[in-house]
Amino acid sequence: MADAAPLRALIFDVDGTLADTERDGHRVAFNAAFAEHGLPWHWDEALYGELLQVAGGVERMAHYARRHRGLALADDELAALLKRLHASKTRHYVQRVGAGAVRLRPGVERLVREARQAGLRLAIATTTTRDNVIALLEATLGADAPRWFQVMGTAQEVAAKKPDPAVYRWVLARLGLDADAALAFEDSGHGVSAATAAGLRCIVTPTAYSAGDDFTAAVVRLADLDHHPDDPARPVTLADLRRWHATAPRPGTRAVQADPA
Ligand code: XBP
Ligand code: MG
Repeated sequence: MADAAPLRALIFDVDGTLADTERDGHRVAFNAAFAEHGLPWHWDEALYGELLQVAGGVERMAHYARRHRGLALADDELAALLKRLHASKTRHYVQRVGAGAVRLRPGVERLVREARQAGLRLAIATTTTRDNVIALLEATLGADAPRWFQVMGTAQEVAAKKPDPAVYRWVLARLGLDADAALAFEDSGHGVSAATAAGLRCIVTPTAYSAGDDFTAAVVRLADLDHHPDDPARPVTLADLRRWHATAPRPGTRAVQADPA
């Protein structure tokens, strides 16, 4: 049995984890921004799955412009175009989410409410834009919901994108907690890498896009928070989370096989 500190906080990734936002939310918003700017770019579902390997909307568009379109703009011209496109994309995304285009994944609302009631602290660690997070929380959990999350690490607070652990380290510092006292929730290989590199135990609920990622560093892989891995008929509870947190080894501290002398 690992000797974890008591569980004090839950830290949630947003895209793919709180809600399956990528295919019908972000992808559609990117395409709307391209159309608005008269660009003959279109990201279909399969291409978008490949592009998701690049974290961050601006970085994803820069990669596409150069790799798929061979765009030979000077760096400053490309940066200016991407800035305009991304502002437009964020507007479209916020509008779509506000109109109810995405829903929370199963079990998320229940566990968030239970955790609040139990006095656990809640936080967000994402690479997406802050406006997107606020829009999603308000549209799905209500106008007050952004305040339920005491710390929100987004692209506005931390420039380095996952798999860099910077956003998780920033969130932990703001919470004033050691990684040992918190549990992270992710949906992607990049996300699990970021969380575990920050020393966090991480639970993963993959999406169709991330199902093939490497999750060996995660504590447990779940279909979603409403289906327990040992008994899919029952939901994952706070007691399950506490048990996984208490029994999983802290990342990076797995016992190393002794060298035979
Ligand atoms: C999410 C991302 C983001 C979104 C798009 O990753 O990589 O780039 O796809 O949002 P994670 P922006 O779930 O690991 O945080 O356009 O605002 O970047
Ligand atoms: Mg994610």
